[in-house]
Amino acid sequence: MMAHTLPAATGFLVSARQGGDRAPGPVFATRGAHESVAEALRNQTFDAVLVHSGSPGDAVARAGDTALVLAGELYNREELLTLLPSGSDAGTDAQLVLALLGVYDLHAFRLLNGRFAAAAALGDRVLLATDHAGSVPLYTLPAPGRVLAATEIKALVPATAGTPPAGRPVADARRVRRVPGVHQVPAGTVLDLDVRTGTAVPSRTWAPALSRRVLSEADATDAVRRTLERAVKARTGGTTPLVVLSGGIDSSGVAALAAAHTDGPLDTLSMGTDTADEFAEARVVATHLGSSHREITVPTADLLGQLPYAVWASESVDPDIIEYLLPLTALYRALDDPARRILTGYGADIPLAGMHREDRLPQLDTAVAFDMATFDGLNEMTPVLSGIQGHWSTHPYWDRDVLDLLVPLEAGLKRRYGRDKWVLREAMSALLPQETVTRPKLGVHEGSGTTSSFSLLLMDAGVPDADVHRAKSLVVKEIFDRVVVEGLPPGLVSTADAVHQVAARLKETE
Ligand code: IOT
Ligand code: MG
Ligand code: MG
Repeated sequence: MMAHTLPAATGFLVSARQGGDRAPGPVFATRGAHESVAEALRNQTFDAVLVHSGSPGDAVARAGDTALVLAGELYNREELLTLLPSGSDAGTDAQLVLALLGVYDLHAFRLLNGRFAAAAALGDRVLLATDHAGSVPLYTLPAPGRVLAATEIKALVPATAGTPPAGRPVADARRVRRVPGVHQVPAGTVLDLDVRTGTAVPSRTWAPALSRRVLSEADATDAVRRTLERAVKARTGGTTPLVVLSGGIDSSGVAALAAAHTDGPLDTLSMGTDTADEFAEARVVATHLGSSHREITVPTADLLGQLPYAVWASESVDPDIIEYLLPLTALYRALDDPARRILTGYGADIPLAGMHREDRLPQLDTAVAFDMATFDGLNEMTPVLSGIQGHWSTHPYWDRDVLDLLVPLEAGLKRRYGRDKWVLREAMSALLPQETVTRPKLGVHEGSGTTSSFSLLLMDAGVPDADVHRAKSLVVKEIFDRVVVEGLPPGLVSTADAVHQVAARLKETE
C-alpha cells in the first residue's frame, strides 16, 4: 500500500433515514477538513460528514444498493484480500470492507483486524461496527425512520435537543451520561439496525479469551516478538512514525521494532512536567536506537488546566483513565508538527497485568480477567486524543492478533523469575539495553506526577484526603457535562472552577 500518514477519514457523523429532515451539523473535537457525502439508496438516504485528511473519497464505498463509510484503518489487508476474487475493487479499506460485506454480510466484521468505526446502509438496514477493542468509539441515536451515528458523542448532541427523537433502547449498549437516547456501540460488536423501526440487534464480533494457553518459554517469547513486530509494521504505514516514549518496556519495545522497519532514524518524543519526568530513562532508549528524540516539559499548572481537553477528546468519565490520558493530551497538544502517525505502548499493561504489581498468580490472572472484561466504554484508546491536534495514534499492543496471543498466556509467563511482564521483557531483550529490559513499571500518571498533582489541587480546595478519589470522579463528570453535554469549547471551561464547585458540594453534604 502507499504511505499514508493518516487514514482517509478519522471520524464521521452519519444519518440514515427513510425521508424527512437533514442530518445535524457536524461538531467534532477531531481536527480535520469536513466533507459531506450523500448516497440515495433504494429504501433510504444515507448522508455522512467525514473528518478527513485530504482524500475523503477513500473513506466511502458504494456498490449497488450498499454504501459504507469507514473512519480508521485495517491492519490485515493482505489476509483479507485473499478472500476476494482477484481484480476485486478493494484498493481502499472502505472498498475492501464493502466487498467483504457482499460476501459475508455482517460476519465480515469478524474478519477484520483494525482500528476503525464503520457505518453501512443496505436495504432497510444500517450496520454500525466497532473494531474488536472498540478503539474508535462509536455512538448511535436510533429512532423510527432515522438512525444517527457518530464517532463522537458531541456530534449527536444537537439532534437530541428540542423534541428528542424517543431514542430506542439498544440491547447490551451503554447509555451516555445526560444525553438522552444516545448509546455507545460496544467493543467488538456490529449493530444491525432497521431504519424503519430504529430497533437494533447486536452481534459480537470479538471477545477476549477466557482460557489460558501453556507454552514453553521459547515458544511464548518467540511468538510475542513476531506478533508484535507484525503489529508495529502494519501500523507504520510506510512512513517514519513518531513513538511516544517513556523508556518503559512497553513503549521501548514498540520503538525498537518500529526502528527496524523505518528507513532513517525513528522519531521519539517524551513528556514530563516540572514535578516529574522519565527523561533519563527515555534517553537511554533513544540513544540506543539512534532515534531523533525530543522532550516536552509541561508545567503542572498547565497540565491540570488541560483537564477539559482530555475529557472533551476522550468523552470518558472515568477519573483513573483521565489521569492516564491527561499527560498524553498535553503531549499531543504540544506537538506542533504537521499531521503525524504516532505509535504508543498504551494498553500493554492490561493483558499482562502490569498495573497491578501483583506477584501471586491467581490474583494476577483475576486482574487480567477483570480488566479484559471492563475496558469497554472507557475510551482510553480513542484516536481523538491526538486527533484534537490533527495527529493519528495507534496502539500495537491492542492489535487483535497481539491480544489474542497475550491475553491467554498462562499467568506464569506474565510473572516469572520475580519479574512482571516477563514474556514481553524476554521477547525484547535482544533489542534494548539491559537496564530498559529490567526497568520496573511506572505508570504515565505517576511518571508525570499527574495523580499527585490532581490530588493536591483538590486537597488545597479543602477536600479531605479520604474523599479525593470521589472528588476526582465528580470533577471529571462536571467537566464532561460542560464540554460534551453542553458543547462548550474546552478552552472556556476551567479546571479550577470545577474543583471549587465539587469541593463546595462535598462540604455541604458533610
Ligand atoms: P503507561 O503504560 O505508563 O503509558 C502508556 C503509554 O503512554 C506508554 O507505553 C507510552 O507510549 C506513553 N507514555 C507514557 N509515559 C510517557 C511519557 N512520559 N512521555 C511520552 N510517552 C509516554 C496506564 C499506564 O500505566 O500507562 N495505562 C495502562 C492501562 C490502564 C488501565 N486500563 C484498564 N484497566 N482498562 C496501559 O496498559 O497502557
Ligand atoms: Mg505501559
Ligand atoms: Mg509507563
